[in-house]
Amino acid sequence: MARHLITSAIPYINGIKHLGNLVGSQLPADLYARYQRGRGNEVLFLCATDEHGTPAELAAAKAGKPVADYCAEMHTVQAEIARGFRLSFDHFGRSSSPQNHKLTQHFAGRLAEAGLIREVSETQIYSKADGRFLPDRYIEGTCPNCGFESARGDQCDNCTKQLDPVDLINPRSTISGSTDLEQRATKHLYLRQSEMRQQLQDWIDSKADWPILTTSIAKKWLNDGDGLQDRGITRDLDWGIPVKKGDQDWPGMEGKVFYVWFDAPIEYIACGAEWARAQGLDDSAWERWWRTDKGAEDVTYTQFMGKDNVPFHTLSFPATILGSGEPWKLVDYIKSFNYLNYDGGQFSTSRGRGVFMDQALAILPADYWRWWLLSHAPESSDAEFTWENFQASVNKDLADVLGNFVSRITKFCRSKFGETVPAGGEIGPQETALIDALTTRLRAYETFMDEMEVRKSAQELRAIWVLGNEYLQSAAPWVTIKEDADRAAMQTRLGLNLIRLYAVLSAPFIPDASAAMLGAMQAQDATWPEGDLGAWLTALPAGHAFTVPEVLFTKITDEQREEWQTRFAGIRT
Ligand code: B3M
Ligand code: ZN
Repeated sequence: MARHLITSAIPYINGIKHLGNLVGSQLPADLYARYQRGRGNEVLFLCATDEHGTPAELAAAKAGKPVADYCAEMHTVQAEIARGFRLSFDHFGRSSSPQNHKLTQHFAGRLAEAGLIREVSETQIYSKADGRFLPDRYIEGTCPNCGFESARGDQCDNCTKQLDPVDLINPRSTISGSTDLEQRATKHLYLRQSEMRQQLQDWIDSKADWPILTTSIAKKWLNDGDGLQDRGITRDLDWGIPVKKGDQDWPGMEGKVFYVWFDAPIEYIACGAEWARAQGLDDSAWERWWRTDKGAEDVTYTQFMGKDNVPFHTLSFPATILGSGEPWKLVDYIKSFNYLNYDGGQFSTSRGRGVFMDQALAILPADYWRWWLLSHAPESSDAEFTWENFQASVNKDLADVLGNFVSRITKFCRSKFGETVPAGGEIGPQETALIDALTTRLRAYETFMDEMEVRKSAQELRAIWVLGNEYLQSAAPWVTIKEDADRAAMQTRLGLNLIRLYAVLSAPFIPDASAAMLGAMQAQDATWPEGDLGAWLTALPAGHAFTVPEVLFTKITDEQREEWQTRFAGIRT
């Protein structure tokens, strides 16, 4: 049994995520976790809320709440929505957890001992109008690298370059819009990433199998003259992880906290510790996933994220891990995604544009969204959500192909043979050909899923559903039954077994429909068809009881589509 450690980029706490965020990390990570569990492998799937930094502070201020209360509430909200989308995290943690405080301070201490942290006296941007130091994200200006006019102080969204606010041309405060900014003196810690260039280079060069999107971004910043500059890892904020060296105070760093991008990836590990605690297990339970000296040497670790997060996961976080000199598990594979656009523009959290996760669930069940998003995942390029496309794919793939198959065969059986699997007949050449075709498609599906080729996997799964439909159409048991009742029984029996097959294979994409199909078939055993598919497709024997399921998928009408199109055209306030 293989062991898979899987993490999704951890969503910021300040607000509900949109569908573009979902398809860029949590959802494909869930697909992969469910698939690996389906194949009988051992999985630890972790995600958390990313709770530090100014976005959290300011969102709390806007909500008129103490930041700790705000984060606790928003964590509950995000956890509930994650359950709504059936995201099967083994643990949904919090980057503000005591476990993360301890580990982040531990890593800082190790890095300091290794000589990889230096103290820097520097000037920081202070806004007189706002009466505060402006954290990176609250300064916008023109990107010195590409000229994009709304680059943030920490990163340019246009060219992905990691920035420092002082690099920006024409900087302004995003809180007040004020350009009355001045630089004031303060002291900060810097991680000497540049010392680790060769180590990082060698590590990335060893990952020949990584997606091009991941390695191209990593190499771009690694080889770019200043892509691997030393990074400031402390901030002047109240909310965050206090700067310490392990459990020792750090003279001169009183009142400062670690930068959110320093502690956020460490939460992947801390989340393992939170999980163990929540399960009532001791430290060895999570260490066997995270420490190569304590059992993690046979773990395969895969991360999922949007392309804007790639530099932090290919350079900054590995620098923390490698720099610690301790045997922590490094990521084995980084699956990254392009952006999903919304109806001719961008999804935007700050501008409230697009469909947000809570809104999506309020109009349709999770499976509808999961199927569309995953089958249109922005892998090789950016993708676009349009309501027409969404309607067409739900109606065709889910309702016409899969839903219709299930409803036709179960209803036909009930009317002619009753609600038990019928006896009689032997499979013939047509069935053998179907099983051969299914076997070929199934193995291709497994290969694509193993490779995390999300769209191709969805296409293969759909093709598997289509094969069943085509078989049913041409075998036509409703015609056969007029001359050869045994043959019609055999065709129907195979059809019912195909429902179980579809339930098992589709579970990673559409878990609720999968459970409904398994429930209707009263199938106890949902193990993956590893060996001979023909034999596997006889598991529901003659005499086995089933029920006709409720309609699996309802079609989206033109009126609904138009109504949603209008409702979501504007801006969420
Ligand atoms: N919270 C950014 C994002 O949600 C950030 C990811 C952290 S991953 C350690 O896109
Ligand atoms: Zn730029």
